[in-house]
Amino acid sequence: MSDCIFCKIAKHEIQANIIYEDEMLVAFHDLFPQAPLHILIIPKNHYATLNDVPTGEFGILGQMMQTAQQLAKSQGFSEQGFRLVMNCNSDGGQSVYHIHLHLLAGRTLLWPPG
Ligand code: DGP
Repeated sequence: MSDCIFCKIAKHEIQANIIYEDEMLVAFHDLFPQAPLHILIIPKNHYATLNDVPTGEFGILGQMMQTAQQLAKSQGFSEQGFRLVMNCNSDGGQSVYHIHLHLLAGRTLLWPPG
């Protein structure tokens, strides 16, 4: 989508600290990190929210999870632990309407969330 900031990051039209990229997805450091490691993993295709992912395209979500697993390992957080979050719509706390998986690690994360 032309006015979507994460589409622009995926197309390298605006700068981001990209840590991983393949033909389907991009992973980059969050601009406002909430933990020592805070990476966002996004599909290159635009889906505004999780509600907008068609049943036949759920494979991308598995690829996002696999990338999160690999990045947690390569960044040294597999054993300590990490958290994956995908916010959906306003009550879920979503602020950027292009689906993204947050990978958070490097401190003890509280539960339940606020
Ligand atoms: P959410 O609230 O789940 O929609 O998370 C959106 C996240 O995106 C939030 O943690 C801040 C991050 N973010 C917003 N704009 C940018 C940007 O331009 N660059 C980067 N790297 N992160 C951004």
